[in-house]
This record gives sequence, structure tokens and C-alpha cells, in this order.
Amino acid sequence: MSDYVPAREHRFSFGLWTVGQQGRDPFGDPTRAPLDPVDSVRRLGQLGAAGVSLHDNDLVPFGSSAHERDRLLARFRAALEESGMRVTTATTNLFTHPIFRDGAFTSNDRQVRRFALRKTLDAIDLGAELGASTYVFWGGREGSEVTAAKPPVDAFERYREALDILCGYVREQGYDLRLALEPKPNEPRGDSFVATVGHALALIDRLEHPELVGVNPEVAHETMAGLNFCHAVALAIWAGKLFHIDLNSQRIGRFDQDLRFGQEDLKEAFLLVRLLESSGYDGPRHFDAHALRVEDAEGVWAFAAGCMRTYLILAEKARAFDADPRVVDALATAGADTLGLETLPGGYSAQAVRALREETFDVDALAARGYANERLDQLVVEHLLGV
Ligand code: GLT
Ligand code: MN
Ligand code: MN
Repeated sequence: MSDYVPAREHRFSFGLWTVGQQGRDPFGDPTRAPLDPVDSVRRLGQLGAAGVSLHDNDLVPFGSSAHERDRLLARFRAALEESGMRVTTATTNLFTHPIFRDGAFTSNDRQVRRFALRKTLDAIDLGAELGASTYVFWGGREGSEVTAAKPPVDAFERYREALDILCGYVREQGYDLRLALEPKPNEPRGDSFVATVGHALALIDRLEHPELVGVNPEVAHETMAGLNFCHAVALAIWAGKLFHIDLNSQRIGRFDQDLRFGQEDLKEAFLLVRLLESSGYDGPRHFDAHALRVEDAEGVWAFAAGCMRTYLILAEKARAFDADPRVVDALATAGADTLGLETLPGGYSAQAVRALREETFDVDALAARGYANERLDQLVVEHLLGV
């Protein structure tokens, strides 16, 4: 590949809210006009994306009548069909309306929790109707600023309760839909309950139908917490739980920047694409990012095209990296190819442990071994620099 032209088979998708982001920030009003979802679908389709994702209210404004919902849905479906696009993923907006100021599934107010459940049931119907195969849960307001105000053990229990109910509904309706939890350490709440991929996996483990639920890690979110995103994604892959992914760019120690893929963290983006492309992950390459506030309407499409083009360039770089004999040699010297070997083949047995106790280790030689990480990382840098 040399022209890096996105096509359907690359499975790129964008949230309607990403290209539709109007440049509003906590200090400033919007700098761009609202986008009609129908136009977003058309334009993304022309750029080579395969699909879109949406919140219920990205398509059907909060409080719309059933008649209005059907009208909006019909014209949206027509646009999808016309542009050969699909809805890959759906989710619920449980964070914008002031009713959710104290949370949705974990609001202290039971009536708010019940309202959040009902809103999500309706949004799941909408997602299923549009053919989405993944349903995302980003608990934007599921957290607190005042730890004492919201007993955290109860909050986790309410989270579990909500997810179990929603899984029950999806099963009973026979929807071909898997759920994906999206962690974030903070923002908009002071502290979120499901803060990292590890938190999400622990919660999933306690569910009645854990097989239905996975994770949707986001570059910006783990990076905000100062964590290694590749490790978070690898944990999800290892656990069989990488159901979806939110791609963007982020600098550590900042608010959620949601920058164009690769903008600030090229090396991490390269290593992520290398991991994803070799992992067998076959879900959407979903961009959850937005154009900079300084951009006008056209800048949004430059942003979207840039996300996909950078991904394709990095995928090619990853293939070239792994095919480079110097890299193969450096990986072998680092021992990367032997981490896949079982340490004690067959696992525990009294005999294996006895044999281990009888083994002689050349501790001095093992302690003196170098792992040549400098050489390997220099090769990463040189591949990225195109040298
Ligand atoms: C919101 C958030 C994202 C989530 C979206 C899904 S909405 O923009 O910042 O990370 O993925 O609810
Ligand atoms: Mn984000
Ligand atoms: Mn996201």
C-alpha cells in the first residue's frame, strides 16, 4: 500500500458526536455550526469510513415524540443506505441532561436510576433497530466529587445491578448485541468509578452474564491516568474482552483532549496499531476524537481524513518494522520471542516443582545478561522517522 486511501475493509468508524463536535469548551461557546447527522454520514462515507456510532440523542433529541423519532430515523436510514455506511455501535447519553448531575445508574436518587435504566432500554432498542453490534457504556457521570456523599461500595453494586438488568433485556429480546464498558479516570466527575480497563474487567467478572460484556478502551482515558495504553489493550485482548476501541491522541496530565489520532503520541500510536493489527481484533477502528476548536467546518473533514490516513501509514510502518531483519534480531536478543514459552510446561504438578528444585541456575550469568532494549527502541524510532 502506498496511497493510504481508507476503504470499507479498513473498518474505520466515527462517532456522530466527534465530527459533530462544535468546538465548545468549558470557557468558550461553539465555534462551528451543528452538523446534520445525515450530512456526517454522507461525508464520512465519501472519505472511506465504513460506519458511524451514535448516542440516542445524537440522532433523536432528548424529549422527542415517537413520531419525531420515527421521522428522524427514516431519513437517517436512507442516508446510511445511500452511502453504504452502517451503524457499528450505539450508546446512551447519560451525562448531558441535568437530571444526571449526580450520576445515572449510580445516582443517589432512585428515581433518577430508574429513569436512566428506562432511557437505556429505549436506546438499546434504537441501536438494535439500526443494526449496531456493540453497545457502549461510558459512565461519564458515574462518580463523585465528595467521596463521603456516595457510598462507593453501594455505587459498584448499583452499577452491577444496572448492567445485569440490561444484559437480561438484550438476551430476552434476542438482540445480536454485545456490551462494552468504557473506562475513564475522571472528567466530568472528580473521580469515576470505572476508572481504568482493570476496573472494568473486575466489574465484568461479577456480572451474571460476563460473556456478553467486554471493554471499549480509549487512548485518551488510560493516558490521562498516566497508564500505558498498549498494556491496557493487551490486558483486554488477553482476557478476551476487547469488544471495541476508541482511538485518539492525548498528552499525560491534561484534561481529555480527544485529539486527532497520532497527533501528540506517534510512538504510542505506532505500537498500538502494531498490537491491534497483529491481535486478530476485527471490530471497528473507531475514532473518538474531534477537530481543534480553531478549525472551521472544512477543518473537521481534514481532521477525520487525517485520523484514517495516519492509522494506515502506521499499519504499513508496523509491517515494515516486523519484516526488518535487524528488528527480528533485536527482538530475539531482547528475548521477546521466548516470553511466549510456558515457564513450567503443563502448570503445577508435584513432580514439576521437584524438578524445579533440583535444577541448577547459573545466577551470575542470568544476572549479567543484557536485553538490548536500547537497540530495539532505536529501531522503533528510526522506522518512525523513515530512516
Ligand atoms: C463522550 C466521551 C467519550 C465516550 C462517548 C460515548 S461520549 O464524548 O468523551 O469518550 O466514548 O458515550
Ligand atoms: Mn475522550
Ligand atoms: Mn470514548
